[in-house]
Amino acid sequence: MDVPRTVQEWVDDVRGVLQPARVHWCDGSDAEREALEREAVASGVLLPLALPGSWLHRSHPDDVARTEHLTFVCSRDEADAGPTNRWWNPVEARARLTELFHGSMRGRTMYVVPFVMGPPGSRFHKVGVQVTDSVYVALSMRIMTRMGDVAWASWPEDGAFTRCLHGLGDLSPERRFICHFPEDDAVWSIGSGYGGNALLGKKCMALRLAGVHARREGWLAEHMLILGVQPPGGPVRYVAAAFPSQCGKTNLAMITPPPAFAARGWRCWTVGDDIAWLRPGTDGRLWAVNPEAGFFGVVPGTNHATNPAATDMIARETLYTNVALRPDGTPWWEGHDAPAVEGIVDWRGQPWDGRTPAAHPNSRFTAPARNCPTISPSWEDPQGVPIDAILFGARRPGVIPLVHEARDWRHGVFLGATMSSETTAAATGAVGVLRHDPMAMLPFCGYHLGDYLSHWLDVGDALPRPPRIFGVNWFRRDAAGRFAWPGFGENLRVLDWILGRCDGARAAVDTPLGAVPAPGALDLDGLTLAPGALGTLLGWDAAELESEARTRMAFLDGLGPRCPTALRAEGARLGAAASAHGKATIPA
Ligand code: SAT
Ligand code: MN
Repeated sequence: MDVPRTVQEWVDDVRGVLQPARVHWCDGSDAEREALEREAVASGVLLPLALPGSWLHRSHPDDVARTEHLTFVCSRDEADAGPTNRWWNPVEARARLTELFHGSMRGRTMYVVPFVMGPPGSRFHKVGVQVTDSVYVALSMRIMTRMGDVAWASWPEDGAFTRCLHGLGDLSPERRFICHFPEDDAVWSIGSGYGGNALLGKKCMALRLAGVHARREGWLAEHMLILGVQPPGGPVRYVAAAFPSQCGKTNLAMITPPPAFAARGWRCWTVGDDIAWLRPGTDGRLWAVNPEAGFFGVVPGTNHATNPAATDMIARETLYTNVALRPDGTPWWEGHDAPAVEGIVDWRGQPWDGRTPAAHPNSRFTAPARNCPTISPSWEDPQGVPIDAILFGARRPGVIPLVHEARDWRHGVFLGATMSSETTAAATGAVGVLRHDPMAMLPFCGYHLGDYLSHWLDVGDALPRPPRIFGVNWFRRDAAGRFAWPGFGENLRVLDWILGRCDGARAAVDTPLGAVPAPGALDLDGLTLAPGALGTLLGWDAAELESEARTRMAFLDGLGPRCPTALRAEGARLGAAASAHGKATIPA
């Protein structure tokens, strides 16, 4: 298959600026992978692990998470980036980054990485080409995307592809920039080798830029997992769920039914764990694909109790980043199945002191989706899978119940638009601070957030059979500060209620925020909760909700005139409903 002329010309152009010693066009073959792995070991970028086909990469200690303050939307008009993005004039951004890229690959290899996001040949798929001087990035792209010659074979008729320019630069945060050029369908990223900053098919292309295409074309590009839930003897039903980074998306995507459900024959199937592209189908429903081909998951806390599927998946053919190393050459992390042993080397490569984390809190695994034991037989279906319910989840110690249901699409868009969550180690900055993160897309929406929310309302208006929308919160704490809900596999009980609601078959009671399970409606068979836990999980307090409504309204107000008035109306309605209820709470 010939390389398209437009790609050849672009690669020639950037090569002139970058001045690499060598150019390697990736074909995606196994022989190439082996060669790149050998090269990476020889240069110290990868260490072989004592797990089949697995490697450890230690990043620069200043380069361990996404850097949102160095991430820019470079639209021509500043107003199009909106109040939640950092905007940079595209002419200035290009000039500054060209300066940094100039000669930055001297003496190094430039890898040309063609890739496909979405099932090749499906109406969902998009192609991109990433240029990079990081062999770790090239190998990661091989896991996370359909990489190599498959891209030329899937080249679209109109020739449109995303130009992804990546270089490690000097890895200094002072000279680190991740720039999106929505009008040119291009990403330029320099100074970081970390996942979301450097695997440009992922957040940069499949969310920020795809979102711009999606708005134009009438579909949605979302920070969502996709999960198939199969009740005993029934068909598989699909849910899509948006959670901020490090709030358990991968665990929910790979959920294992709790024993009482497993015994009755419940099955769950993983379609995707991070990104969903959702398109209206001819049947009036919303259909989803996972554009990725691998999982880039948080390692700490992964074990057979929290996520058995991932734990088995990452025992082979896995690229680990910033985990600790045991003397036997196997990886280790906080929350591993096995306790710590003598002689652990921490994520920086130093003897572990036992006081600081051995594995970085944002250490990651990169593993092919096909190795996931719960991978859905439909995960590469070119039609996608039909979505029954959309979940918006957040990490909230208080106020937000375990689950609540929106009255309709508009109310659901309000719930998603105004959700907030505690910050995590997935991005640099303080951890545990409550921030608004609409649809878990705050760092990933490539255009004006008000326009994005309007687009959500438009998509719903055009859907004869829209999914139902729910809010969930696995992180509610009791008065003593303990998690009131066990989470992980037990979350299937909540999914069961949600799917029951979609069928009109489960009881609910109204609260100002939305409908919560009526007493007895949540299947708690085989689960013992602490006394009073259900009250904590499903109860509500009028004063707290009034204050919640005010915070949500203030957030919408901050979006300015482009924020849809319909959402403000929902905020006002929440505030009024909370005060009308006086001090009432629902006894659970
Ligand atoms: O941004 S990454 O994809 O590297 C991880 C995340 O924060 O979701
Ligand atoms: Mn993510």
